[in-house]
Amino acid sequence: MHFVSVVDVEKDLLEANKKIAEKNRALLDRYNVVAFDFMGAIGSGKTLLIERLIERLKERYRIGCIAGDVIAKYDAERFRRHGVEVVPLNTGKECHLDAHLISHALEDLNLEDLDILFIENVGNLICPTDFDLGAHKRVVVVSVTEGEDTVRKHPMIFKTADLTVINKIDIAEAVGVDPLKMKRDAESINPKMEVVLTSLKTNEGLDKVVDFIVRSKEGFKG
Ligand SMILES: Nc1nc2c(ncn2[C@@H]2O[C@H](COP(=O)(O)OP(=O)(O)OP(=O)(O)O)[C@@H](O)[C@H]2O)c(=O)[nH]1
Ligand SMILES: [Mg+2]
Repeated sequence: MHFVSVVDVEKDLLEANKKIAEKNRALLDRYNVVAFDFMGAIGSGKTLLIERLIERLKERYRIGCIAGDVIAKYDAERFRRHGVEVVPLNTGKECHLDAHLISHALEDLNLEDLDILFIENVGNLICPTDFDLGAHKRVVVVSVTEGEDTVRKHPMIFKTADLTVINKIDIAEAVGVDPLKMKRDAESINPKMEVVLTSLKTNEGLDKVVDFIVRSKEGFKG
């Protein structure tokens, strides 16, 4: 009995979240803004990847960021240094962003002045999975330092992703991990998803992520 009621509450919560997410997406669509939800493990390189993407794309597109953090504004400050519009979002004890929080952040952005919105979710591979934020594309960032088994141990987050980035390949050998094994695991969990190996120290693979963002944006326009 107790188990059933917990399940029902969770179902209601996710349905309510889904409705707000659809509203967020409709609002972004009205302004022709394409939004990307960057999820992934703590410290896997989400902020650095978004920074690199801003550097590569800011001449071509007007970019905004929402920086989700449990506390403080460290990541928001990193984005702000690149001269883009940033809204910091603190979740307190929550381990993920949700559509309601995003709806408020969207009120604080000048959507008519944006082409692309990057959302950095709270770092972990579990909680963000079920919470659609209203973004158009979902990106998962993991790195070799989480271990070779990390993808197959957390399959759910990859099932709804459009792109997985396997980062820090510059130190793969040092930590004894084969990034191609992680890539194969990701592809077998979700064959429709694109998988890219990157190093944000050498920028290897970054072109492919840039290309994914551009294709997503241009496909949306078309
Ligand atoms: N060697 C190496 N270090 C990297 C790479 N990418 C990121 N880092 C380092 O990893 C650390 C974490 O990077 P962040 O971009 O802050 O990671 P994050 O996923 O945003 O972290 P949280 O927001 O705390 O979850 C930093 O010290 C980065 O410089 C990479 O490709 N290679
Ligand atoms: Mg970060």
